[in-house]
Amino acid sequence: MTIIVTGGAGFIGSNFIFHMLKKYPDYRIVCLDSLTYAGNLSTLKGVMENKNFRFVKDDICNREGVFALFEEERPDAVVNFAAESHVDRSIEEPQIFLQTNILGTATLMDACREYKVGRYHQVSTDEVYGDLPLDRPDLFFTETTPLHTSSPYSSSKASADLLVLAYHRTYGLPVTISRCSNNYGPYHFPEKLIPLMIANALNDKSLPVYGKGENVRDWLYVEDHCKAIDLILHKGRVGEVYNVGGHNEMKNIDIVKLICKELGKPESLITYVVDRKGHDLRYAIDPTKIHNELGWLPETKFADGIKKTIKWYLENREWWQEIISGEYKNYYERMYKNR
Ligand code: NAD
Ligand code: TDX
Repeated sequence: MTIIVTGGAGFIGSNFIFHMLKKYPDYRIVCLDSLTYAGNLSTLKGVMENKNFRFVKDDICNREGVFALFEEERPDAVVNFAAESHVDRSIEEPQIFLQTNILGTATLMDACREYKVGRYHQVSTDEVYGDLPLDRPDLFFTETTPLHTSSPYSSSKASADLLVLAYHRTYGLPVTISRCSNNYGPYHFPEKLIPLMIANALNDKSLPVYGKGENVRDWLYVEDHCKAIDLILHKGRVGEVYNVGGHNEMKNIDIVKLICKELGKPESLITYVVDRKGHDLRYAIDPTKIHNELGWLPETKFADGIKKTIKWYLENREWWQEIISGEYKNYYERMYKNR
């Protein structure tokens, strides 16, 4: 079995590649990634020498390159992680989100049609459902919750999802979609809440909490997401959407305080800054479908996962220090100075 994994030099894609190469020693995994600011080849150094692994640097929007790769590899399946993934960047500069997240998805699916690929899996997000109110803890996103997006990022992901379902209905392309809640774990790019707070706290820098820090996210350890995608790929029903989440809702401020506590840093580092525009209040996934149909359950409890994650950032300082010492500095200035 040959699987093309796009966006595999990023956070979740790389963790998925590690999971697949370990679990299926006879599978061939081809990673297609254009190495944007969020892609990092050093993340993949542990698998570069693996004879079942190949890395290809290219853009999923490059039709010629994508078709040539499919011609050469004749993949059995494609798992698409490649995306612009940061909400704050999408608010600053939406265009590239439309390009990669929508047109890139269409290009990959066109290649799947041409080469009769057995499965196209789209890695989507719970953000396509918009948000839930903070005072209705009884409400959750199910697969039939209407799409109702808030940011250019989530709108681009929702557009891609609609396109994926349209390719299934119109062309019979064998697709599946997973919509997962917020992931955390190793190799998470330090622009996102948890790694940003860990890196800043370790450098005794202020911890910028948007608004009052009351917004709620439903956190899932990245390995549990990878296992869910693996299950959907092998056992999921074609044409179906599966929500993935671990019923682990937390307020941002509680996460930041927990990180301070784990690292022995004072809460006085916390600074409340101007809120994100259009900031979604609460995400909460109902994972009943994937549990009932495929037997998936999250295995890592947040209390253990966050400890493992912090330990990883302590033991892999060079990985994130190299990132935050480069172009990231300009991003941080732009995003947080005078906020
Ligand atoms: P990431 O930003 O860490 O990684 C994205 C990867 O895609 C990078 O390696 C980047 O180089 C690559 N890429 C970007 N544009 C490309 C292009 N045009 N061609 C080829 N490669 C390109 O993202 P992530 O957090 O690992 O998210 C992966 C996927 O999972 C995304 O589709 C995202 O929407 C989805 N998702 C993320 C989360 C989360 O909490 N991080 C939750 C649910 C869903
Ligand atoms: O500096 C910060 N301060 C802060 O208060 C940052 C970076 C974030 N936040 C808040 C905003 C959110 O309420 O923390 C929460 C989490 O923010 P992000 O890490 O940016 O994630 P989020 O916007 O929830 O989106 C993530 O989950 C869904 C991923 O980035 C998406 O790719 C995924 O689809």
